[in-house]
Amino acid sequence: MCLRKVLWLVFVAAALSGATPVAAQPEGTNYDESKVPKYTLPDPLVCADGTRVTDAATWTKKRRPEILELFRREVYGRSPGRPESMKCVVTSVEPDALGGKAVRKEVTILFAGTPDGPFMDLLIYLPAEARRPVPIFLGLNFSGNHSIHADPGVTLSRKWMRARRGMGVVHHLATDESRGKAARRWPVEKILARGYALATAYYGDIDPDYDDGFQNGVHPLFYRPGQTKPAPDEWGSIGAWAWGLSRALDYFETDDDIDHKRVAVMGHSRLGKTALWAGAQDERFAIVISNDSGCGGAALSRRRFGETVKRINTSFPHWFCDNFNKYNDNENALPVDQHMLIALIAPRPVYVASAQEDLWADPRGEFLSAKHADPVYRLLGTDGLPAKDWPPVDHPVMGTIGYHVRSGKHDVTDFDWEQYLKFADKHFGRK
Ligand code: GTR
Repeated sequence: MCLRKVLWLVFVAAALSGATPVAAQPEGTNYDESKVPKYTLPDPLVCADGTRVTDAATWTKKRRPEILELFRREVYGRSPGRPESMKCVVTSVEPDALGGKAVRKEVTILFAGTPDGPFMDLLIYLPAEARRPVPIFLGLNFSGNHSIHADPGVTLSRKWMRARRGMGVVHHLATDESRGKAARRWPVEKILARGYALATAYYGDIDPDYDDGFQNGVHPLFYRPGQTKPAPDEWGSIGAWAWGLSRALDYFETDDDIDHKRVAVMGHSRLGKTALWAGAQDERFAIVISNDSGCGGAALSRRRFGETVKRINTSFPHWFCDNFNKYNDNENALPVDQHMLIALIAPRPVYVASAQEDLWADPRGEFLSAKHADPVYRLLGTDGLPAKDWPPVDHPVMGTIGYHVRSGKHDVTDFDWEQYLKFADKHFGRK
């Protein structure tokens, strides 16, 4: 494929995803495999003091905490825990939703325990027929809960929204036009028919996705007296979104309809980075799914293929912690790479999905992360990733690590969901 066509495809993919293609496609972006620099990855199984990890206990007690600390300090920033005053309020239950196929619940999570503080609205669909408690998929959405299905009973978000073409957003607010606009990416009926529940929340409820110096969203709730922004090793927006996913899980633990031991956390693109970071930190997530998460997600930073650390820190200065800027054009100095993020999820099942035309996200680099996490999965007694080489397009592989590169662009498709459902069936012991 000629370079112009590749650039055009990437441009279209970025435009459709709501990204800023002009800022995101700077000159000098490398899409040529032969120009990937030589690099040496840090070994997940060698401790900071040089000790080799040869047993599960050393991994769990020594090496895993070391790696987690490095990601906290240098990449995503440290996050607080659950606020003591947090309250969950069930605001509606519709036992006869989606033509009788679902029970629909809406739950407001008041992070500070009061309605005038920051809050997140959780939308939950439970399969009407299934035996309780039900396993559940959890994912943040880009455009409000009302966007994932045309169901008129879903509360319309009143929060700030990014202006995305064709989403019915006016002056950064959703309108009735916005209902169901993202339904293509959320096959609700299919998920329910397979016996799973689905929960989603709008990521902007946790932190609106623009750089405002962390004055809105949940960050100020945790400032020490006199603090006005996170310290260089404290959470950015990805850290906050991941924190929000853990707060949803806190709620699941209180809801008898939901099997909180069988929660699959899933996310696309920036929210795929978020799902990985949530799953890496919070071991209550039973399955972690990354859809086209790219740079700062599943893709290896050292490859500098497509989006780079410098580019992402420049386009989105609020996503990572300030310390991550040290690695702009300096990836080899990183004490970690993204295969170690996947290793933090071990031995829990993780699925990494790429798209063939999504070169900006470095599909091959996403596969290589999964592959280099495999030794940790094997050390912990699982079958790891059942592929040594990059699998052909549209040929998923599923061990405890799952992977596919599907044909097409940066997106979430029915093909992707079909694999996630299969993967969940396999690991949740369902036929
Ligand atoms: C792009 C960004 C990617 C990815 C994507 C998205 O602009 O460069 O890292 O996160 O946005 O989230 O859609």
